[in-house]
Amino acid sequence: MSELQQTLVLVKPDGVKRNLIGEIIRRCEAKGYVVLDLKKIQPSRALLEEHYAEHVGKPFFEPLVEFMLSGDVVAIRLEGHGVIDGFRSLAGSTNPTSAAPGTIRGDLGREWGTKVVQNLVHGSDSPESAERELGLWF
Ligand code: IDP
Ligand code: MG
Repeated sequence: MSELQQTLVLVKPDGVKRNLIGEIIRRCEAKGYVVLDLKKIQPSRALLEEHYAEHVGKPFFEPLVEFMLSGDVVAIRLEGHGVIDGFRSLAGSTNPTSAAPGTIRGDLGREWGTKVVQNLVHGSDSPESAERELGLWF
C-alpha cells in the first residue's frame, strides 16, 4: 500500500493559456487528491534551470526553459496516498500524440510542431523529486 505523499504539479504555460487550469485541477480532485497549496507565478530562469537540472545538456533543454518562461505557470501542492505515481498516471505519457485517451495529455494535448513538446502539466516522478521540487516552488 502506498503512503501519504505530496507531489508537485505544474500547469505549464500552454495549459494556462488554453484556460485548462480548472479542468486539470478538477481531474485531480475528482480522483480524490487534495490541493494543499496553489499559486500562479511567472517563474525565473534560475528556478526553471534548477527544476529541470536533470535535462541540462539535452537538445530540448533550452527550448524547454524558453517555453516555461513564455507565460504564467500554476504550481500545485497535491496530496494523497500514492499521489506521486497517481498523478503521473492521470497526466499520461510525455508525448501527447501517444498519451492514452482518458489522461490529461491524451485528452487535452497534441503536438504543435514546436521544438519542445507542449504537454500541459508536470508531475514529480519520485519521492526524492517531489521533495526537491516542492522545496523549489513553495
Ligand atoms: P515528463 O514531463 O513526462 O516527466 P521529462 O522526460 O521529464 O518528461 O521531460 C520534461 C519535459 O521536456 C517534457 O514534459 C516535455 O515537455 C519535454 N520533453 C521531454 N522529452 C522531449 C523530447 O524528446 N522532445 C521535445 N521535448 C521533450
Ligand atoms: Mg519529468
